[in-house]
Amino acid sequence: MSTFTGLANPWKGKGKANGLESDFDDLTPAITYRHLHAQHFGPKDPLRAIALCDSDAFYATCEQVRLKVDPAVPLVVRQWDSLIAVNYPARKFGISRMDRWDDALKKCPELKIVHVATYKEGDDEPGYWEKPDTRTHKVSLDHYRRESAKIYNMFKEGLPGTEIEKASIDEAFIDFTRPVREKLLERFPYLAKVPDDAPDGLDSTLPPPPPISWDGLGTLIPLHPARDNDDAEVELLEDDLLTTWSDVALSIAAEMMGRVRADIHAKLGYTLSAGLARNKFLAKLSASYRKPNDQSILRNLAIPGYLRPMPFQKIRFLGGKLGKALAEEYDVKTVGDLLSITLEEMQRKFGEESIWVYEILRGIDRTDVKEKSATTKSMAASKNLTQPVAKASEGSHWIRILAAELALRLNEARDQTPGLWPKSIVLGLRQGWQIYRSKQAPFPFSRTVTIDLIAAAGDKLWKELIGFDDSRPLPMKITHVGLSFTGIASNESGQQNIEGFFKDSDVSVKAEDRGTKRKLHSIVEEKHASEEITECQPSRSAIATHFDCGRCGRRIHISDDLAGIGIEDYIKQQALAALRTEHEDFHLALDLSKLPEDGVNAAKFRPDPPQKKFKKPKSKPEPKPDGIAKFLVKK
Ligand code: TTP
Ligand code: CA
Ligand code: CA
Repeated sequence: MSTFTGLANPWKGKGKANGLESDFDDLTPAITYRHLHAQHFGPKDPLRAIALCDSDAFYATCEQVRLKVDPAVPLVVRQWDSLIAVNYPARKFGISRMDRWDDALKKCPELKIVHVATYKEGDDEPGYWEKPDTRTHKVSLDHYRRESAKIYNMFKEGLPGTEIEKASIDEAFIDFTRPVREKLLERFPYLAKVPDDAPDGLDSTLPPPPPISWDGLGTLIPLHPARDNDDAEVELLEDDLLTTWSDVALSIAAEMMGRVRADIHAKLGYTLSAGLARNKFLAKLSASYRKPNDQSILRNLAIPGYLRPMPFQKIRFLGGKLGKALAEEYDVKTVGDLLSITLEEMQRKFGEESIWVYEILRGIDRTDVKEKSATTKSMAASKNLTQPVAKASEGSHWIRILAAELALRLNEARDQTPGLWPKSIVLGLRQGWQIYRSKQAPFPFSRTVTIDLIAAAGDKLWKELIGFDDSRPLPMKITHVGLSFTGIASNESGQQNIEGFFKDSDVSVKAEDRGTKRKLHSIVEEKHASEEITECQPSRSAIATHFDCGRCGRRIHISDDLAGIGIEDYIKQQALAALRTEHEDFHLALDLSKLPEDGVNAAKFRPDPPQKKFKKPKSKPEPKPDGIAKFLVKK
């Protein structure tokens, strides 16, 4: 295959001088007719164009739109004494989410403060109350969820051919690769056919691309961030010379992204910020380059300049234990500092799978943009209690409030997909983060979803877990109550299938009653619950945080650090993908060890066969789990 790209990679030349040439060696891959005409676009596709689009000051804007307030008015959303969203005009007064509402008011006396809607017992719907009380009310995010769905639907309608993955309540990844490819061929028809004199047929590289006019497409993240303005013209000139087809792909994606952002603003009143780059990780990082209401484009050649100076602990999943360990181990701060650590070194210290971190630091991320299934499989309503439950009989109060939320959500979901029904209802009670008890029961089908029905089922579970006898001490200090539906499925063809529907759920319940299966199930429920907890949690999607290996039957979990609240789904996906790869490697290594000499040789590039991580200790205990696994795997 020809590797001629028609362009010099400026980082290659410069890299030689400072020894960095191998850090970013995939920025100008050869792009061939074969790439352009591929029917399936994998994560290695050099013409990939991915965006992350995030709503600006989301909850605050939801309230501004709902109340028809002038968008220039400083506005915050309050939850009890804290702020959960601050719009951009309010940020000008130095107000942030860290402020208490009364401190914020001191900074800006004309601040509009909206308390988030709450449910109170006896009400079917949440409302905006004068003085909601955390002891009797429960926060409702239903309005934000509905607005989020409207935005998502506009993405779906406005961006045919794209793949869209909701990443949290106010953001989504969009894979533009397919429609961009179509546009490329439409605009540059000469690319449709491999020229007769092309040296390598389909594997010939494409001719040099035309210059791109970036006007109106957003903010370009500069190739050389450190340069001052005098160099701007030089840079522009250089930009043209360095343009690649991958940049053209990004520019087309930026057109589409810009159009749908403008449509959403015009129709729904929300401004959004987007980042466009070759993968999800870089798209997400770029989305916050310029906010609000802008989109930033990270061309491949701008990746080193953007990543190197970045403090790596600012990168979401390197912000926790792993980032700290890296910082301490190497006494480093920026991504650039970490680039001098070789893959071998990193793998020796943090295990095979740290290739994931190694690649991320170099702007490589192979995760797919994956649409989630249309209907959520579970719904959870929960309440953190500032004052723990004092008496067993208080249970009904909270269960009723949670039941109202579940009833509303299930009814809303049924408007979209009639016949939706959960197989089970689960009550989960928590004491701090350590102790968790849950109980589940099948949830019999009923044509209508009422609060009474749900509350009765919840009360029954409470009775089994805690009882209603106020004269006896509570078996645990309850600081959190959660009620959820799981196994939500649709009985699409309507009433005639109800019987079959019942049969299914009976079978599965029976199976779960049997010993180990039941145990397994309660682990799953626990994971669901721990993923879907607090009221200020932006995402409620139940993304997998474990996988079951089809070969050895082991269940592998990502760490609680990553599985928990506030960690975005795609990060969980990345961690899970890393674990899966590692686990598959482990089987591969085992398989190879059973092969004759040749096969073993093929595996010898792995300096540290991972099987020891999974072997049971024999006589003497294993040293601590080495490697990154201890940061990723739940123990
Ligand atoms: P973010 O997208 O993190 O923030 P934002 O939309 O308010 O502001 P920005 O313009 O900087 O993106 O979160 C989306 C919504 O999720 C936010 O409006 C409120 C909610 N949220 C919480 O309730 N608690 C939190 O700690 C965070 C981070 C967000
Ligand atoms: Ca946002
Ligand atoms: Ca967000």
